[in-house]
Amino acid sequence: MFKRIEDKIVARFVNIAAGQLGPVARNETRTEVVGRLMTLMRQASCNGCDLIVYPELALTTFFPRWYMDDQAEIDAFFEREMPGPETQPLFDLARELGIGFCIGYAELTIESDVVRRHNTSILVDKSGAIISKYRKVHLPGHAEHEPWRRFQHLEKRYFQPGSGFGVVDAFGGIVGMAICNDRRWPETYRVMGLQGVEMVLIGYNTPVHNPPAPEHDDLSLFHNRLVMQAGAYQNGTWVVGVAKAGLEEGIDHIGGSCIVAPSGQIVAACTTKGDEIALARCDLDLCNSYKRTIFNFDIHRQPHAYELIVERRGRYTMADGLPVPSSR
Ligand code: CDV
Repeated sequence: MFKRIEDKIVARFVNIAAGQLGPVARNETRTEVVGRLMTLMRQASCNGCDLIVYPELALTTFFPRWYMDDQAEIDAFFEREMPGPETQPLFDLARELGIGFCIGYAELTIESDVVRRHNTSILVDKSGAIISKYRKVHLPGHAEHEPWRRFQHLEKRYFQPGSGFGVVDAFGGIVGMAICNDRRWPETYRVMGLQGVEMVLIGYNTPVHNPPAPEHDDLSLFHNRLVMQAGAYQNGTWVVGVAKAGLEEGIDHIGGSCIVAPSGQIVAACTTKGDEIALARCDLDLCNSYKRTIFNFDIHRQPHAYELIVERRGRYTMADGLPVPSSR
């Protein structure tokens, strides 16, 4: 589809690469990982890409799998500046090649002596400038050591939740970001859908094994696709989901990086669990076909019927650590 602007016909195509990473070892340096990211960026550029999307916490191993109480040890996984000395070459290459990127990392900020730690992703334009930042809202897992698990998932210990899902005008469209567990929640896509989002960029680290519910393990790849395909279709948006995949520090992670069209169809997918790009030429005007018809929010949504969604967190509220029926 085309848009007519001042007698010119301008297509709103964005060439996107899902830049999947294989495992990152605990002893791998930032410089080594950035080298791998740069290789993927060069491949994406050779294929005419405008944008490459990398995984969640792409610069290090997925450290929330370990219980740590030495703050210096924990903080070694965090970035205090972006770009910093080790990540600057990625920004320089983006500018040189004229390609944007989206990447996840652990962010440590200090403002007025207050230290905050977030699971963050940024969007960088073709000039190498950061144009948007997102901090993960839905932090999964737990905050205390749970020795019964084969491995921990301590995101609730190491990060504070972010505060919302913004969008930005970029790459000729409206772009939003989400991180890993966010992709399982319909609210993530809908809040961005209500802002007209046309591309949702999502990095993830998803172990095949889920300790609290091992009965779901065989379905982990199915659920990965299910949520992103539903989010895309129900909001008339492209979704780009990118894994850190494979056997990382003894824990097997799903791959399954893919690019989903507003129809809900997967149009490109990685086939390995290693460093790999999957490519798609994304027509942003395809979003309109859904946003103006079956999912025309202005005509069809009924917010008066949805009040519980913002009033209530769950079916139960927590009191003294025990679930109790909500008052409503
Ligand atoms: N990094 C994540 O957010 N992982 C979660 C796991 C814990 C299930 C996910 O939703 O994939």
